[in-house]
Amino acid sequence: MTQLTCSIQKSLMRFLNIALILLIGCAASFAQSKRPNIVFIFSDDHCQQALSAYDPSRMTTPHMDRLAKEGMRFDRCYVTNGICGPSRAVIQTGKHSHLNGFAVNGIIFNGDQQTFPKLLQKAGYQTAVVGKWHLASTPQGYDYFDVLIGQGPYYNPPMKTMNANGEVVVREHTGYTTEIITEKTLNWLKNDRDENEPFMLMYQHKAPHRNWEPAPKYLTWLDDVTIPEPDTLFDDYATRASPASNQAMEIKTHMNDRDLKLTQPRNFTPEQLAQWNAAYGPKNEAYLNAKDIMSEKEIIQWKYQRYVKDYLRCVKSVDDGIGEVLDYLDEAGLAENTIVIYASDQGWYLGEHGWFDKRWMYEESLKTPLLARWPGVIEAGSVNNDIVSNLDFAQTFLDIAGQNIPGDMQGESLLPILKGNTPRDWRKSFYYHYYEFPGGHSVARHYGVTNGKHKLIYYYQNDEWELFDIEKDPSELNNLHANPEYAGVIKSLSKDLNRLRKQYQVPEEDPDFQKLKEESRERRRRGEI
Ligand code: SGN
Ligand code: CA
Repeated sequence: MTQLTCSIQKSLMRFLNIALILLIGCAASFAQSKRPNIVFIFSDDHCQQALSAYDPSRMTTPHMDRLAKEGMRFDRCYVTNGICGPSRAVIQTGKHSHLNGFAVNGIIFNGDQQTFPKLLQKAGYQTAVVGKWHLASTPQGYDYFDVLIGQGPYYNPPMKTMNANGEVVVREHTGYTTEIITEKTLNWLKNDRDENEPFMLMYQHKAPHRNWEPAPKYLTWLDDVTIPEPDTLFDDYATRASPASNQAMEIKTHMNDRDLKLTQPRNFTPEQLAQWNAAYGPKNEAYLNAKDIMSEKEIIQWKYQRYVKDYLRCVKSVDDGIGEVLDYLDEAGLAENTIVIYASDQGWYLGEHGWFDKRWMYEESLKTPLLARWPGVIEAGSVNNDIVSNLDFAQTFLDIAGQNIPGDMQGESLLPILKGNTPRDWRKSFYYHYYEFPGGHSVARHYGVTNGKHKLIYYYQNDEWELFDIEKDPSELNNLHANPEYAGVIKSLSKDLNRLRKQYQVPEEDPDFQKLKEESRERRRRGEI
């Protein structure tokens, strides 16, 4: 070989090497840029009864419905522990309350433990959370956070974020919280994120949590309509175990004047207050003038209308915000490669059983809305009836991002279901456990199991049981636990219950919550939180 051919060969090799490196680089960066984004839209206390894709009888939610129309509606998404902080801790960790340590509100989430945003961040995802957080400790695993403090108010919220020097600061805001959370979310999407990296964004509303304060523009919306009453508004709790009649969440008895808008809100600007009084003043006067001649039943009916309308008004603003975010994803060309999920921390009683609030393993609060849109992956307009759960979200997010799922997470990835292929061995029964007693609304501690057809509930501090045939009795009015015809059903559900408690490593004894709450209060006093 001459020197010339040798040097040509060398140059050619060098050229091929460079071309190869460039090709690999391009392919890698293409794969990177194709990693899907995740927008997780979350609200607080929003039930299926107030989302028209599930139930159009009270209001329309066109933007949430758009997610159902263009994606999948899950009809059986159950939460493991139907209350705010605990539900969020389950989502962060993919573990039941007894393992993530946050079983009741009022304690401090241990943010040092493994959470899905930390794992996504490590995998190169940008992570952000905006809005209600309610886990007390400063969010970890997020490149950006801007969160309400505790429950946060409906108007003029202080919010906790990180300044340019990396210090945690609290900033004051004027305006309607739902709208502020949407603005901040859009601002992060438009201006703050790195467009070259995939992202996971948690867009989390306070609404429609108690005490249901609507936005200025919706203060009189629905004034001229009557919202249908649920069949069980006047439930007498006959046949149920004693906790059902010993709670403190009845529209009749436990709603206060603040809930009913019979007193003025406290933290409003003079302009906000003027709008408020112009809307509620005349409505309240009409009620107060008529109240003395109204029957007890009529007063309950009035309270129901007042409460439900305010709740629906709050949902309306959440829906508007979702519309803005979906429009932005379209405009920015992000919609195709972004999975958008909508869920709430649990369901809610819109007057069913005469109640407001949540906590019970009964259907209305056990179920949460769950909608998911992902063009090209999820079939538009599909409806799924498998038993899925907020326990599955962490694993689903990791799976969507192509990450390994840690073995100690306790849910299942929903990715196959989103693709329309439910695994054959998918869960057939579900474990629920509520702990917060004594606590707000006095709901007894209970655990139980359901397979979607029947439900077995054990109030373990009271040693009382309930069994419902959900298919025959969807309102769960008829406790069949003592009915001999159901002995076989009880036997089989008890077997499931024991198996699930073992599988999830549920301890026999509950932690000492009073002690944990006292320790949390002490840490707050010391200024750690
Ligand atoms: C507050 C509410 C309760 C509600 C809890 C828990 N009272 O204490 O009605 O059950 O939050 O809600 S209020 O008068 O302050 O609104 S959760 O969604 O955060 O779990
Ligand atoms: Ca809640």
